Amino acid sequence: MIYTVTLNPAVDRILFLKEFHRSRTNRLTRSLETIGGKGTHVSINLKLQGVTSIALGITLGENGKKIAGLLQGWGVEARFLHYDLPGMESRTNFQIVEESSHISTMMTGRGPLLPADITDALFKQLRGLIRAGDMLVLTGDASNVEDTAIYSRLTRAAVELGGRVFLDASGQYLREALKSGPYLIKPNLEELCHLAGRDLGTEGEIIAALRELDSYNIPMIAMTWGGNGAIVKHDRDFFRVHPIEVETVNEGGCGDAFLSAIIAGIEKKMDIEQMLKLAASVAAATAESEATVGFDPARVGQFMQRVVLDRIL
Ligand code: TA6
Repeated sequence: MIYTVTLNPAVDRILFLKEFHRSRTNRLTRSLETIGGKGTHVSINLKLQGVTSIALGITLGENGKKIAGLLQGWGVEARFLHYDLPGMESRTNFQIVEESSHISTMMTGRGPLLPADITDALFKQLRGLIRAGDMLVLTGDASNVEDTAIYSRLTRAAVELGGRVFLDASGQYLREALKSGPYLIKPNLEELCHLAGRDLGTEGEIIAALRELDSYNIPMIAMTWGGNGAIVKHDRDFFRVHPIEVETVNEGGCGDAFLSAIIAGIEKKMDIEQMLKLAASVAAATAESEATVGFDPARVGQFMQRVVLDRIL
């Protein structure tokens, strides 16, 4: 089974306007609300690719109930641990989408700090679920958990049970988890710069930084590079995934889409090149859609013919 974990899920409020101006009244052209939080997005994207997963995580208060309802609307099985505690509500994130340039800007809430007994309950749930061969997707903000080793501890627990962990984290949460045996990490350029401790601009510099992570023995590192596509290290091989040109409507959620397609590709026993082509195609289809999650599956088939992938020697 594939499990996704979202420690800090959200309601995403997406605000569309022509162009954003600071210190002015900005008139919205429209707005919409959707589910936010990277694990939930991976589960939804998997569902759209015909792959079953179970979404786990923590929801709080009325907003938490709304999140569970939104996920149900997508037909995803969810077993979130829900708590109604005074003053504790799952967060709301805001995204501004500028229609003139298609630039989107995300503003994320922190979410209430989770007490240790809540994270302990999640560990207990996971230990009861994970079996050898299962895939566990740990992704998204975890700053609502004080213990920066949370992803590291969850990874170790899953690996001990024979699970494979796909991790998309940042900052200290990512750094601490490197040693715990993840199968895949998916840093973006900013996160890779943070790990490397320096600025990285060129393909050569990025590859050098990826090689520096060799000692952690992580089989797959996918560095998503925004509008530049992605650079992926798979065992000893490097691939450059070129971006597909599309009419971008909302660039949010493309990284979650890319990750979901790698997992779908593994589940469907694709070879690495097919898997990366699928990842680029699902990410491109997501960029065409107006929300931070969701895409038209028919577009994926069309994009598969157009992806350019180079093996870097
Ligand atoms: O990748 C898009 C997205 O999942 C949004 O829906 C948004 O809520 C945000 O990312 C959450 O990211 P975070 O890193 O704060 O968990």
